[in-house]
Amino acid sequence: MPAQEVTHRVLQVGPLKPSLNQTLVSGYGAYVLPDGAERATFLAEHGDEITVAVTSGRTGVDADLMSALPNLGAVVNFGVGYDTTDVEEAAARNIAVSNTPDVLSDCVADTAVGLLIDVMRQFSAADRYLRAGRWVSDGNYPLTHKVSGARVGIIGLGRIGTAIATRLGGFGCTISYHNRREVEASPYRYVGSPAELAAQVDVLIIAAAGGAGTRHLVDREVLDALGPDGYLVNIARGSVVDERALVAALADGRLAGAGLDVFTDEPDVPSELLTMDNVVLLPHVGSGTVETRNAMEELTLANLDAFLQTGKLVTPVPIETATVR
Ligand code: 8YV
Repeated sequence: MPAQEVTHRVLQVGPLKPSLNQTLVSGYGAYVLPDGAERATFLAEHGDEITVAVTSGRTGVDADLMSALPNLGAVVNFGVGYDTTDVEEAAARNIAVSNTPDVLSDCVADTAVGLLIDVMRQFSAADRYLRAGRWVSDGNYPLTHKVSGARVGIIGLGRIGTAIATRLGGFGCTISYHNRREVEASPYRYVGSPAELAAQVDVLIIAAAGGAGTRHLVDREVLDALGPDGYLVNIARGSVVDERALVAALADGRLAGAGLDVFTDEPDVPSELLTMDNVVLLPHVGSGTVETRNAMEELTLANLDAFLQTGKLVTPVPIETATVR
């Protein structure tokens, strides 16, 4: 008997880039998962038709949704981070998961370097100073700190961490790193724990994946090891840092400053941070350029097409979870 042909049905889970949403709906006949009270009715009616979910790192597919989609074969994720999708449950249910690695590494690394320069040189704060007329009324802006030659520690020497290290090599920075395991043949110095790394550097940059395995990896102990002259930059996931401990360290002057593109409860940002001039805050824009988001969209569609045609994904995520990006 010939193998039974699978009839695919695509479901969009959560908001996506408008052009991707349009392509999914008009080109693939995708359903869009409704919110609120309509969701349960939709799932009862259509849940068993769905074979592929397309989502983003901001929404993901959790275990409850997987159980409402009994024929789901793949979760295609727009974004490199997939911590909002329950990958262990997916593996148990034989659901493949893909992400969009590599294509965004340059822009996210650029963002890390931008935040590092901004927080150490206080460009955003100096811009506010000028606009408020304080150059005229109060005189020259106070001196800041030198970026070139700084000692930088990177938590997570994956694709993005490595792209950050390469850029900072051009600034003459000394790079050391902490990773789940030492990276073979890396030119950078491996340090065995986040706290030890923090104690040895001027700036700690977080480039590790989010998820249960890295939750609060940067806690009060690590922040205190970084100390009152140290800076923190986070372009990874808010969950990697104990945000309450970070706010307290900044408020008490136990940390020199922070450059943050990610937060625990996005889009909410702790109100204490909004008034601190030694903190640079970005609304999770690390990969947010026209070029990179287009490349992410293309890779998302390449994964979707491959799954629909062959049952395989182009860039499946490793089964092992909480890896470094
Ligand atoms: C995106 C990101 O903003 O790729 C990631 O993991 O955090 C960003 O590139 C986000 O995933 C888009 O949903």
